[in-house]
Amino acid sequence: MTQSAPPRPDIDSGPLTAAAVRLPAKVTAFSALRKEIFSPHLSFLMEAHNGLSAKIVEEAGFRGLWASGLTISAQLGLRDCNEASWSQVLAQLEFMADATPLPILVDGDTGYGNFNNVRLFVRKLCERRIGGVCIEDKLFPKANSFVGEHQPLANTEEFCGRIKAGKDSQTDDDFVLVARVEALVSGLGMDEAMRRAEAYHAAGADAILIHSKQATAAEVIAFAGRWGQRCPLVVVPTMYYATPTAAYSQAGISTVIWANHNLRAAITAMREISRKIHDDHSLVEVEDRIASVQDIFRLVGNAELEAAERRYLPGASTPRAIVLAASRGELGELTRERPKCMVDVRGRPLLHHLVGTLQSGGIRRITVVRGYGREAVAADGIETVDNERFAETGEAFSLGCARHLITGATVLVYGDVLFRGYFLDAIGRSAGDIVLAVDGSRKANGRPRDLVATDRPYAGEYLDDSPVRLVEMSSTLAPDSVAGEWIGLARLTAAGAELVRNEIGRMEEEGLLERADLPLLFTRIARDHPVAVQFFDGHWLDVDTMGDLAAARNFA
Ligand code: SPV
Ligand code: MG
Repeated sequence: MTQSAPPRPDIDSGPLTAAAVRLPAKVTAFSALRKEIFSPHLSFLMEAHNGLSAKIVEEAGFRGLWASGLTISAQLGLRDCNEASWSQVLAQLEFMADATPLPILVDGDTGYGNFNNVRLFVRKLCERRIGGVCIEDKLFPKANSFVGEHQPLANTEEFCGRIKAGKDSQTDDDFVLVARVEALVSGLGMDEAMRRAEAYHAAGADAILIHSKQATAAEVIAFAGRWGQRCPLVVVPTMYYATPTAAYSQAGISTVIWANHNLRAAITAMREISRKIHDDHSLVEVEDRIASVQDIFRLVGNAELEAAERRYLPGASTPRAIVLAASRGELGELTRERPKCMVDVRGRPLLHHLVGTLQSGGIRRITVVRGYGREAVAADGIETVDNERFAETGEAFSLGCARHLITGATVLVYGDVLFRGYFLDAIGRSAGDIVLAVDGSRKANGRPRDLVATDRPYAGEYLDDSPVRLVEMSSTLAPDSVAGEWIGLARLTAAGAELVRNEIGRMEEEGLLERADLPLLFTRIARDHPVAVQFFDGHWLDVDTMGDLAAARNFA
């Protein structure tokens, strides 16, 4: 009887099974860490102490994390002597494993007790997809290796029991257990270090961490020479930081742990910024030196949540901005071939500054209404709509060209204004379906047509946030009724967007749309519906003249 050929997955119909097709092995947190530690090249694990720092390590390009006992304790304000309980450490690890797919080697200290605690800890780590643990041959509660001299070590046989218990408890074959030898740190010498490493290896440790607190790598390199390649060796060059990294590869070392440098960097940065803000009573000098709020949103994955909301939350939408940039402007030679919004301000077109501010404020969908010199209007991440009749029409007509996009939360802004990012937060928080950003300190200069009369004057007080409503906006207000100048920025809710769309339709029917400006549009709406005003005091500008352009170059 001849045996039938094994099924060919590409020609046989019928269900494909793993037995019929050799599936590529799945990479897991366990196998990824194992691969790093056992690879023939030198690997690097970078310290992280919470979810955010884990994400930052991933973004830097590392392929694995060291969850440091020292830094996880310190970021909780605790000492590195088991003041944080094993379950508190586990909670941090869970955040880290959720924040990044990178494999994590956990600093498990002594294993939090005897063999039984190690068993429990390893099982919990495996449940949480933590790739491996390092346990050190000290006694519970441990002290950091760089504190004091001659710390007592565990009995070798007892520690081998902890290693065996850990290995017997892992629920994934690729889980890595690293045994850390403290004999050199405790001053017991090379022979004792070697004797212990051999015992730990024989007990089942996958790798040995040989620790040293000398200022040079001499003793770990000597250890590596004697150890040969019996199993991977891990080192932590915190104290011998000046050793060139090539020395570790030459010595046959497998993995280097940069053990605490993210927390130390954070301490330096936080200390400096706290002092500066304390001394200055102001944020002005620090704003550009620190990560933006937008950067925080990005690191923690706000974009994913927005996408999920669009998918799962009925009616949810992210705000859109519509930028009116159809007019040429009067900047002489500078606007001969391009519109005012593309004039250079400190090496970048004005529009790019504006788009950057909108994006930093969380606005992803930005539509620019183009007209004059439209080929020149470009910026990353924008969509465009064209006002073909820009030469004979005004800004209300330009907005009308994008009326199909005025749905849901919308920001309307002139293409030639620059304002500080907090304006978007402030108009976002103001109550009202239509909120106009008005500078209460500017009453006569700027665009005269954008003067604003309100039902209450600007008090100029920081804490005055009672509602203010638009009465009228135009160029012909009596000076004593002017409360400020509209800066060309408005925020609409979905209901506000509908009011604007309807008003555009009405003005079109009345034959007013072609010539109208936005002040007329908002004034008409304000007759029947509240249009809210949020006052500001400076920190913005528009670019109408060469003088404005010079000011913009200082502002941006
Ligand atoms: C840690 O990062 O907590 C360590 C490494 O155990 S060391 O502080 O160098 O002992
Ligand atoms: Mg530690």
